[in-house]
Amino acid sequence: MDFLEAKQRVEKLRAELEKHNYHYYVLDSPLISDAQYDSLMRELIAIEEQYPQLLTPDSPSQRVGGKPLEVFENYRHRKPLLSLGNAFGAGDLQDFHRRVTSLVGKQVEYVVETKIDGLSIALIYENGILVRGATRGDGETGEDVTSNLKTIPAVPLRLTKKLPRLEVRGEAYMPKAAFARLNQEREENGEPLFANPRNAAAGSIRQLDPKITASRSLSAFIYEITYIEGQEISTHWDALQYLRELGFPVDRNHKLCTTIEEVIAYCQEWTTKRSELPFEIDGMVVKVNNFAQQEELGSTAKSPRWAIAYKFPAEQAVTTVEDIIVRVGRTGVLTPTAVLTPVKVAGSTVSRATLHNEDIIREKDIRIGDTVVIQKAGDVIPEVVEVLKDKRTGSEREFNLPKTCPECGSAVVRLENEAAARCTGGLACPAQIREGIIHFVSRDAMNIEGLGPKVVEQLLNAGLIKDAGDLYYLEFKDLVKLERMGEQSAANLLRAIEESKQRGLGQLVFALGIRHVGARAGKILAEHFGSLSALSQASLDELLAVPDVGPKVAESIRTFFAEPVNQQVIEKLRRAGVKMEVERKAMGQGVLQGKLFVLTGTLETLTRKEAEKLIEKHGGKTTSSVSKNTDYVVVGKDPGSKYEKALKLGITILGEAELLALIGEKNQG
Ligand code: 0OX
Repeated sequence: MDFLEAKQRVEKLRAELEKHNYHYYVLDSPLISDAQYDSLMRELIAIEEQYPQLLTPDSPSQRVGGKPLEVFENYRHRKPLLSLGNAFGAGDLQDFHRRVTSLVGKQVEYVVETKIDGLSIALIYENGILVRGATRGDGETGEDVTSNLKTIPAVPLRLTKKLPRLEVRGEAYMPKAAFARLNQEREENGEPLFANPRNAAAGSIRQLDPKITASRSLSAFIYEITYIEGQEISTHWDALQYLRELGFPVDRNHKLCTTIEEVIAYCQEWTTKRSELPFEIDGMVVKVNNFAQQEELGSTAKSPRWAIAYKFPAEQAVTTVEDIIVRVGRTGVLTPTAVLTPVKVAGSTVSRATLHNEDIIREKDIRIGDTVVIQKAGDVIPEVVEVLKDKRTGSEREFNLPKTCPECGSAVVRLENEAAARCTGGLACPAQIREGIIHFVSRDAMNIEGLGPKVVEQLLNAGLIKDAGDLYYLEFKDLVKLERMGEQSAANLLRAIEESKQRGLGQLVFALGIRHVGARAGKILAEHFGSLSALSQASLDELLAVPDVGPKVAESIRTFFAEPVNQQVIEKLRRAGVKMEVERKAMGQGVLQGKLFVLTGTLETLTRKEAEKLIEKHGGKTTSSVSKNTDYVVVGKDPGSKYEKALKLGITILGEAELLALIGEKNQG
């Protein structure tokens, strides 16, 4: 075969293979046998080997091409990928409908679709070729997992149309059958089992070696176009049809509804029908169909106002309480936990249920040996609903919370008005230290891959670390001495620790484990103060001036930084070179440099103070009166005389949306 013939044959084979992939994975109706498919693939690979210059990244032979990575790069999404608010029943859907119609009028259509229980992904295509794939991450930044997503046969490497640019969002998932097979294999090999298909999918995609991902039989559905060039679309319904035309897998069970009653009926219909699907769904998603209306409704900081997730009612199962154990958390709270005979509920095998606190154990009269009804809703921790008392044999034992901490022996106290009992050991309690470090390295915090709870425990037991700061001084020779830690894992771990130094101030503030400071507050505080030293020196009043920081949080931040032990840890982190300042975005920093602003009237979503902060953050200044030196007047509802004066002086007038557009920010609420 000469080069020209080879080129033509390769093109033909690729088109054929893509077509069969589409029929097999998307339409679910294969046209040829597996053996015929394999033979076409072998022919393609043989020609590509003979003529390597014909090889392209979108060739079906390249699905499992990539080499193992050392770490995943971060991927910043063009626009934050929002999450969904929840509706737990018909009433919540009615409320949602009332909110929608009060903003856009009565003429609303909805599309109701299945809510796939997998891992949210984003795919980017340039000129019809898949160039990047990322996880959702925290919505703003995910991980670049292109090589892994390419191994999923349902993900098209090449679209049927050469759009200049297309970005879509969907869900990667593991079908129920593949999940059962995988867990069976793992059981036979003595490996830990995945609790549910979602964890299995997430675990498979976060593998550094794409060959492992490829072996996991993952699939995907796409449900949103997040960016498109070269095609106008005006409804979600049309978007889904268009996605399908482009070659994407789109779940066929979506329905157009014109009344909220129809929406409710369709959601309820799937409560039972979902068991017939070959993949897990944890609810239904209701979306306003019309894009113009979606735009009008907009979003809050976290989720769009034009969509909501209908969550299926919790599933229940009967099992027995084999034991009750006590876990000591990061803040010293003792949580009694029931050890259950493993049982399947809502797609997961459940072997633990939280009992919350002593009062609840008494109230429900839960004893060791009891037969109980447990309940699990979606990703909520399983709970004991009730005890089946008529199943009691008399051998059940009552449980009492220990008077001393099971981990450090310090006294356990229960403050007035608090249901929780706490260990008083503070940072002398190994459990609190351990849990604090586990939190420090966790995903939303410093995100140190390869440093799970087991390794943290090993490091503590071996005396290699005493606090989170010590992690940054670990050496290769220490790590390889640990059990089950090979040279490769040790090297990977050191690299992951090194890399985490650049995580940024927001994640660091969260990682420190200041009580009442979650991941979002960490980010807000970082943005506001710009450096850890500024935050640590902030007065109570300065803290209270931050939007979203209340007295409880402010107090807790002060207490944290006043503690010498915490200062020592911070000092270790600083010496190790952990980044403690916010890197101002190059573009964002100065877009308003030197510009003078005046605000008047009530803005739509921002308070006056927030707007001022935002302007200052981007280099602008605000004053209270309009003069010929004023560059912009930002006008809200019911503006005062400043508005008229601005008009008279011919000064540029902005609305809130225009202000936000000018600085390239979406309102973060
Ligand atoms: C799903 C699913 C998730 C669009 C705006 C916020 C959420 N798991 O199947 N998310 C969405 O919608 C996005 N749709 C879905 N079907």
